[in-house]
Amino acid sequence: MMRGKIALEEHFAMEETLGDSERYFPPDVWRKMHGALTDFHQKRLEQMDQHGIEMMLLSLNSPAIQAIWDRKKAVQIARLANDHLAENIARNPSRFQGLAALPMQDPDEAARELTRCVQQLGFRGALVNGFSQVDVEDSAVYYDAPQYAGFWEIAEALGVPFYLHPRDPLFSRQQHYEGHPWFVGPVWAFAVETSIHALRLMACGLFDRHPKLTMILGHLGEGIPFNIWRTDHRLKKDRRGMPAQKPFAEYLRENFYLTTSGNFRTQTLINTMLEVGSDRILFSADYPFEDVRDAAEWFHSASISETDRIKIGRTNAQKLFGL
Ligand code: GRE
Ligand code: ZN
Repeated sequence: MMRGKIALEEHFAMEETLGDSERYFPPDVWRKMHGALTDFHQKRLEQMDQHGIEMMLLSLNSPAIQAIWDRKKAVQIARLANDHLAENIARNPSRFQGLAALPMQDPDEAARELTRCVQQLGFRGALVNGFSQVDVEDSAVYYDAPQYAGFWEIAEALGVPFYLHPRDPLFSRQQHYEGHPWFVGPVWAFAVETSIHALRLMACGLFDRHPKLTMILGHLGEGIPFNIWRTDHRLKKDRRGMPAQKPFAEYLRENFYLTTSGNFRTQTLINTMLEVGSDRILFSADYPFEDVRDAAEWFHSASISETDRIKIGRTNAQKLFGL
């Protein structure tokens, strides 16, 4: 077994956000999940020790802050969550580090909170759960919108990665899942929702304006590596006025890192390695929504080189986060 792994899509919840995860689980599973989400120092550490994970970068559950359409409340709960995380990290900083929750409802406040988290709390980046509901419940604001220009400037200047994590589309916008509720959440909808958001960021020219901006996607890239060639191939024939200056595959290789969270499949990993290279892939589990055991046992036996296993399991994350 490879010891010393670093995992970075690993979640916690607090009272104020716990309910957001309940809908994804049958009641008997939820009872265990509930405890695992709020625990830092018991079962979580046990699982890490058992499966060779030296460090977890922790983040709030989903959608949490992004679903709080009252801006002031979003700002307040984000601060509360980040302070709670910082207190728990302080109890065991060699095993836990943090990614900030951000009130993207208010771009200036989001930039301020990211700066506070990085400079005062020592967090290593941010993890944001997709689009934000802003001011009214039935709204979905994506971060290619012009009001985020200043936020991205500050994120790039701080030099820390922004993890774009899944959430579901709003119920009022789930027409394509009607009659098929089994497809929402991690089964299918998370990947659709998150991949289109990432593609929007690429398309709007964000990475032409901010070439040093670093994003992370989980689940081996939410399907993007498998389809990126076709996307570029068709856009070459007809750009349709899209602002982006480079092929998307280039942004994927130069501005994105991808993690193995919840996608423990060698065939898929190898496809991703062939698109972006092993320097851009990072081990993660997606605890407690996924078992650390499933992630680790798969990763240890995956038929890749030991050089790549060490990079993906540990050294890429050390370099990216300055650990
Ligand atoms: C996740 O955070 O990735 C997640 C959820 C809920 C269910 C499954 C899952 O938030 O992977
Ligand atoms: Zn997750």
